[in-house]
Amino acid sequence: MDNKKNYKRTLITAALPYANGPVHIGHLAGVYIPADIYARYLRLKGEEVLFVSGSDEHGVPVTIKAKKEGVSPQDVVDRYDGIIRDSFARFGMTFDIYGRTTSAMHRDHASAFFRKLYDKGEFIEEESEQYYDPEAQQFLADRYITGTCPRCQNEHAYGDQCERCGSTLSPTDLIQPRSAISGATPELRKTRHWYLPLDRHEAFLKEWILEGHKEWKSNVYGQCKSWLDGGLQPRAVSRDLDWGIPVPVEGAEGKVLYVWFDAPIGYISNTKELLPESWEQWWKDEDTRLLHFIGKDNIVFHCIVFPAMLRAEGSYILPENVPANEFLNLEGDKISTSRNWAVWLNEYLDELPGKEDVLRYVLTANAPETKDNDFTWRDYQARNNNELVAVFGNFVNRALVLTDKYFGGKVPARGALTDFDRETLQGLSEVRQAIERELDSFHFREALKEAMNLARLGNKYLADTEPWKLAKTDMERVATILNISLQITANLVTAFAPFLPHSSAKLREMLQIEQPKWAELGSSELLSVGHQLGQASLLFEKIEDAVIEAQIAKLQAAKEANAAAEAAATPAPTVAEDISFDDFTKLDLRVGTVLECTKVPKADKLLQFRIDDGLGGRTIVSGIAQYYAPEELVGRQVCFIANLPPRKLRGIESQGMILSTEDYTTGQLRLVTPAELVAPGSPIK
Ligand code: B3M
Ligand code: ZN
Repeated sequence: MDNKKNYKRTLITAALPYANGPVHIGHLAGVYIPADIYARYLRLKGEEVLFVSGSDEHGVPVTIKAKKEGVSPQDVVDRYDGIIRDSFARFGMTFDIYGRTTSAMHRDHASAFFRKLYDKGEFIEEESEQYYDPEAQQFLADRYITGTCPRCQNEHAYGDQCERCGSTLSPTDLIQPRSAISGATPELRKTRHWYLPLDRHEAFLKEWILEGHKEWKSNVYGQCKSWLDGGLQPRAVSRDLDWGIPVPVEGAEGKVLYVWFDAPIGYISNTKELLPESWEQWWKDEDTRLLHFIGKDNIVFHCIVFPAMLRAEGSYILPENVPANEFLNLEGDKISTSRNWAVWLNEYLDELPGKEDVLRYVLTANAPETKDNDFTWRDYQARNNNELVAVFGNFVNRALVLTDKYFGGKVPARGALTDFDRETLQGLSEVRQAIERELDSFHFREALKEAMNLARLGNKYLADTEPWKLAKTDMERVATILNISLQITANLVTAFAPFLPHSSAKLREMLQIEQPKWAELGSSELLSVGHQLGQASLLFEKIEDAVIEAQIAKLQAAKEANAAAEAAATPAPTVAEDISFDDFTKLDLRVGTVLECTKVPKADKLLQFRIDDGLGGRTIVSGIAQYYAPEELVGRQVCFIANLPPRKLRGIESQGMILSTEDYTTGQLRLVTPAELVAPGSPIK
């Protein structure tokens, strides 16, 4: 534990997932797995811990989903809260409470919280102009307004962002805005809202974070610093919407609390739901250490907005740390709920039963702690087969099977120790400190590596001592080796308990022992001589190619369905504005022959060409790697623009541009080539 202060207890919160869809591996890797590891770790150490989460059930995304499906927002959140709750339970999340923001407790608590700030004069009230749908007779949330993106001309951009070019927008940026509800052209109307004046808290926040919490993870600290350096503005905490907690002020009909105002209060109301008598000890006592586990898109709300709310209220503690993670990608692409580019937890649990810990292992070993990371099914398979099966499982199995064979499953006594034995026991004795050092600083990936190193130590010990070869000649030596191997095995129960709880429990069952105390981790006396072990069974199973290929095929199908949907939504081409003939002749277009073509390392989309251009040759980098294998292009003729200024792409100077056409029905790029072979360098006229 962070020793800045001797806390009595730790309150761990994990971001409340939006109940408008199931949770996926990105959520697990970024938030839920690390939070659960940490909670389990502290409990094992015997510390007082409370682990709180729940569904975030308000907000526009829920209403959009409801509208799309023609059901009520309540139906949507009831369904997804059920799915999320169930899959978390099956996955082995150890929340002390998983609540809901549609509960009466939450509504009352969030409402009272707002009212207290209102009464204290902690808000400002302001009138502003916002888009209103005259047909549907309601103000429109940013997401309910679509129109043309001013940057890339995408006709399906939203009022808050353009998904094609990634720009952040505000609704008034859109060209030809339309209401997504009725299709009507929205009009600007005046509306009143309450704002939390973050600027009033800026000096405090700067001091508290930038001076007081330099130990926060650099990605978190850095994001806070750039917000604070940019200067804080008042933020609206109410919305014109019919789904949410009504603003508890007279004359505020039709207005609800902004979802990001009520959601973090959900941590408090869920605690209160669980502990109606003692919740305040967890939220108001300076001896409580509060930790928020979140993804990087939630940093500003947890490090700036929520602390400002808590301070404005006046009676709450502030978080001691916010160990936020970066994003996890899937097979090289950003995870996307709307494009179904995700591995959903509920589907994973159904399709790969009994493999909860494999997913926990892979997502922790590959956690996006300091930078975005990528999940691939091939890596999943390799880590299972080469690490869990070949190292951890193999070692444990050999130790148990050999003990069964030579000693009837009873722990044998150690005799005289060799130097190698002592070295191995020394390694064992250091494991607790190594894991603690990493877990205490929220380095879950490294911590898991340390646990795995213990399994490696055991595996190497058995492989090097080869007790099966000594059975005929030196049973005392065999006994020593197996005693040491079994002590290591028993330590693996504890070392992996926070990370792989299902396997740790299974191993404990095989060893027929109680869960050892965390403080005993590293001991070479966990198993007493003569202790009868249970039945050995395989801890992990090899995953065959067919299983992985089925998952990859499923993703491929999602990709194809998306491409088809996007193509269907793409309007047929229209002719661009006229240009002068002079403009056209300025373009130096030529035909060249591909001499060499290679993939650009670490760039999914780029191919590097060496072209015979009739002028001594040139290099061109082109973004068509997804549509052609480099070797099939060598010898082909291509058309290129010869007089563009050179441009650096991934450090390579590209001298021109190769022409291709985008098939608007499929979105595929195809090269443009002359119908007959021509001399390289021939101009296009
Ligand atoms: N539901 C956003 C998200 O799931 C939001 C988190 C709330 S935590 C108080 O990313
Ligand atoms: Zn755009």
